[in-house]
Formats: sequence, structure tokens, C-alpha cells
Amino acid sequence: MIESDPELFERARKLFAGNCEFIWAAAKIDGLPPMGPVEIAFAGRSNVGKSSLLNALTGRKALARTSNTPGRTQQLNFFAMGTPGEEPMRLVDMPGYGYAAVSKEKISTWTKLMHAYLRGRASLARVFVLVDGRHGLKPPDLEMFDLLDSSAMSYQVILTKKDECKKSEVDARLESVRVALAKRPAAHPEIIFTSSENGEGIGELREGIARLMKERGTEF
Ligand SMILES: Nc1nc2c(ncn2[C@@H]2O[C@H](COP(=O)(O)OP(=O)(O)OP(=O)(O)O)[C@@H](O)[C@H]2O)c(=O)[nH]1
Ligand SMILES: [Mg+2]
Repeated sequence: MIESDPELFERARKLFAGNCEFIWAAAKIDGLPPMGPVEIAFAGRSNVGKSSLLNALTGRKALARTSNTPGRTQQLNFFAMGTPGEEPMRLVDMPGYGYAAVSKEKISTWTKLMHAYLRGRASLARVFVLVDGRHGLKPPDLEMFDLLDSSAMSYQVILTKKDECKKSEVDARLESVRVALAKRPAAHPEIIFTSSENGEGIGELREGIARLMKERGTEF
């Protein structure tokens, strides 16, 4: 595990306490915003808690729309952090995958959009792949890892809904994800277990994002 740096933790807290606003929605690959600052994307199966995590990170209740019904987020939604025009970073909320209850046509459109974005975006610094802590890895998650590995796109697993997991489950889940990632070239080894409900792991994730920006030499 990477040791926490109290100074960076505090800088990260301040960054996420600052301005954050919705700037763009893309439903098609030719509808992406012009490239600008570093982007960090949140991917994962439908209902895993991507939009909720974005809200928890930024301390907003309803920046990104959440829902009990899978398939809530249907576009790539871009959010800019910091002062408009000089923002250090964008956060990108993605539609979920592995959800069968929408039309084949919609699934195909979303999949194409996500794949094109994930493979061909130079400003994309990391993809956080969210995995439901109660259920662990499922086949569509492994397909996502394959895609990211084959595009050499850096990714990191975030386990979600920790508040709904027993302690024994938490340890077992962390271990099984660790094993699954061990030989994957583009996977970041650190796994963060979060709860958007009670805030566990959120500060750690903010610090991880700040560390990534620092490593890339981005001012924030
Ligand atoms: N208990 C608990 N519930 C959560 C947590 N995060 C999200 N949820 C719930 O899970 C459901 C789905 O959350 P969303 O954030 O909409 O999930 P999503 O991944 O954005 O879903 P799609 O946009 O449909 O792909 C909602 O009912 C949330 O309240 C968490 O940390 N703990
Ligand atoms: Mg969503």
C-alpha cells in the first residue's frame, strides 16, 4: 500500500472542496469535447456506484445523477474541477456496462462510445474501474481490463459500497482483486475500498488522484 502523505492529502481535500461543474455530455464519439486538461474517468458495471462516487469525491449531493435503476447514466458526462478556463482536471462519469435490460442498439452505441473514448484519448490519465464490493469481479469487468491492458491505458480498481460489506468480505474481496490484477500490465496495484454512503476511502481516493496529477506535473 502507498503510504499517505498528510500534506498531499490536505491539498487533495482542498482541490475537491473547490469549484466543480458539469461542462459537457457526449452521446457519440464525434461529440466529445475538445481535449484540454487531464481527464480521469469512472467506469464500471451499471449500478456499481460511479455517479455516487463522483458526488462523494466532490462533496456534492447531486452533481452527477444517480439512481436505483441500472442504466441511469447514458452519456459521457464531463465535469471540470477548479476555475473555469484554467481547470487542472476533468472528471468523466461513464455509462455502465453489463446491463442487459436496455435495447441491443443502445448497448452497442454505448459500448462503441466507451471503447473509442478509452482507447483514443491522449488527455485521459487514468480510468477508475469500479467494482461492487458485495459481488466482486464479474466477466464484463475482466473484459474491461482486457480492453485497457490492450490499449496500455492506466487503470485502477475501486471497490464500492463498503458500508454494505462485512469485515471478512472486505478482506476476501481485496485479496481476490489483487490476485486478478497481479499479471495485468496496465493495472495500478493499489486497490481502494470506498463507501459513498459513509465516506470511507474517499479521502484516500482524492489523495490518489492528487498524486497522479503531481506525477504528471499538473499544477493544482
Ligand atoms: N450502500 C451504498 N449504496 C450505494 C453506494 N454507492 C452507490 N450506492 C447506491 O447504488 C445505486 C446506484 O448508484 P449510481 O451511483 O447511480 O450507480 P452508477 O454506477 O452511476 O449506475 P449507472 O449510471 O446506471 O451505470 C444507487 O441506489 C446508490 O444510492 C455506497 O457506497 N453504499
Ligand atoms: Mg451513473
